[in-house]
Amino acid sequence: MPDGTLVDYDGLIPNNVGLNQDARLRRALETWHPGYIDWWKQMGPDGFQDALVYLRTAVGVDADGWAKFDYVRMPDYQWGVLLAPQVEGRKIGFGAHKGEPAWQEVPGEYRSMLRRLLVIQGDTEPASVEQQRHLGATAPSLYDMRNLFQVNVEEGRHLWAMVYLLQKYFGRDGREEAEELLRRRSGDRDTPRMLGAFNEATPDWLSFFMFTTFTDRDGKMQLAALAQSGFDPLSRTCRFMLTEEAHHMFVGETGVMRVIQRTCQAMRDAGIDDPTDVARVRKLGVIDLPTIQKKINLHVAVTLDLFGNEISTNAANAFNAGIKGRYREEHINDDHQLREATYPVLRLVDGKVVREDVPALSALNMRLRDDFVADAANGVRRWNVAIQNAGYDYRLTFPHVGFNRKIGEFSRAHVDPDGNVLDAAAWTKRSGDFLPDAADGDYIASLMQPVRGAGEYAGWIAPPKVGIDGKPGSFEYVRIENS
Ligand code: BYC
Repeated sequence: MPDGTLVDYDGLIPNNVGLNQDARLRRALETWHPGYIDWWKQMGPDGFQDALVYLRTAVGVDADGWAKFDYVRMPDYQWGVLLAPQVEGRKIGFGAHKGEPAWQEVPGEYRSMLRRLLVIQGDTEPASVEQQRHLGATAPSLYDMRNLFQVNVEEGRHLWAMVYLLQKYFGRDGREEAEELLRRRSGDRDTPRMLGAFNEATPDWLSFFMFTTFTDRDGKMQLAALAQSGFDPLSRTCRFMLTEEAHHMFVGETGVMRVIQRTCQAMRDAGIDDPTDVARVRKLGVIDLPTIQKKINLHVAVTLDLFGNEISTNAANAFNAGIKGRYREEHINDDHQLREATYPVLRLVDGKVVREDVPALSALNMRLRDDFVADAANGVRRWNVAIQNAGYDYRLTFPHVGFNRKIGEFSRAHVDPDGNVLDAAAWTKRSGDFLPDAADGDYIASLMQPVRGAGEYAGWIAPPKVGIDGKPGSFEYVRIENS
């Protein structure tokens, strides 16, 4: 049933793209499948492959298609190929081909550009599963463990989404790229993942919550830009992926929120008025707010690097080609070609941060990054409301975009979280104030003790307000007796 909203679950690979009618593609995907399962068993959640996990599986791509929850062993999860329904008569919305019918096949002149974007996107998905594979062992509750595994299987599905596009539209090259996606490894010296953030460690659950708040939000922005694509199969793929991404950010943002709530409650109960009295707060076995700030700083900076260089011809070319648009392109009121437009970009000139107008076409990475910052800063605001409601005059802040950057304009300087440019000596002296140091890491690690009783939570995190799929507090989200 091609292009429908119902998913065909009859074959090995659930899909709504009519795989049964495309023998060549089905064979290619079925050939890739065992390697994927091997990868999942080797690099997926460590120690929980036999556990029964209460997971949701998409049974349709419309708004109601989410509703199927059940216990599943993760290697048996039905990873499928799901595209949002085709929009009749869809036109390319931007760039040199604006107004032309969206492409159903890869335009020859943009083949390598498209392939590169698909491979970069595809590479991030298994990378995040690899980064998070040890976290099950220290989950603060079965609820959190289940959310981790839900995020992981969906990242696995996102890999399938990109592999589908590579295998269907890029022939032998696509098959080779699909194999490579299973071969690279996060953090490996010889075969690392492609983008910086996906080679970093995710050592503890606060890092996981920060990663899903910020780095998954880069995923949202990039997918939203790719969802605009004139290459219609990519657009439809990304539109469906975005519905999954929303849950990942929910896990992150509410996770950090619950850490903050627990810390504030513990400080209140102990009569602590000064949240910056780190030693006293840590005696309570909760994560102090200054350390949470340092984790925000770390994860925001690593995530901002994922937007590439502020000034980028790659980005300009992709926009001009109609391959990658802007965030909410259809809501922007301009010519959608950026012939004359300029855009303000923060740059480093003579050691100072200055704002300069540059051709908007070359500043598309910067624009997407600005959209990300606006979106992500809302989450930080919500965390601050919780702190204020608990009666504390402490504010978490979103660090300056120049802080601790490895890519782009600010990688040449040391910028503190307030945007001041520091010399190397001052940076060395103060970076421990801005970023988690070894002692912070050791303290957080000491809290990472597993809690596996149904309805029980580690002492450093508050329980969630509501359960998954309306389940009660005592629900056993993961049955681990088998693993
Ligand atoms: N690390 O012209 P520039 C997600 C390279 S997250 C290493 O500025 P461009 C997810 C760049 O590749 C979203 N290298 O680049 C989240 C280029 O190299 P080449 C993932 C980097 O293309 C959580 C050179 O520097 N999706 O989905 O304008 C869990 C020149 O740079 C980095 C995408 O990113 C870096 N950080 O922008 C799971 C969308 N940054 O090719 C999943 C697809 C830049 O000249 N990718 N470089 O050798 C893109 O749109 C763009 O490639 C980028 C870079 C935004 C990444």
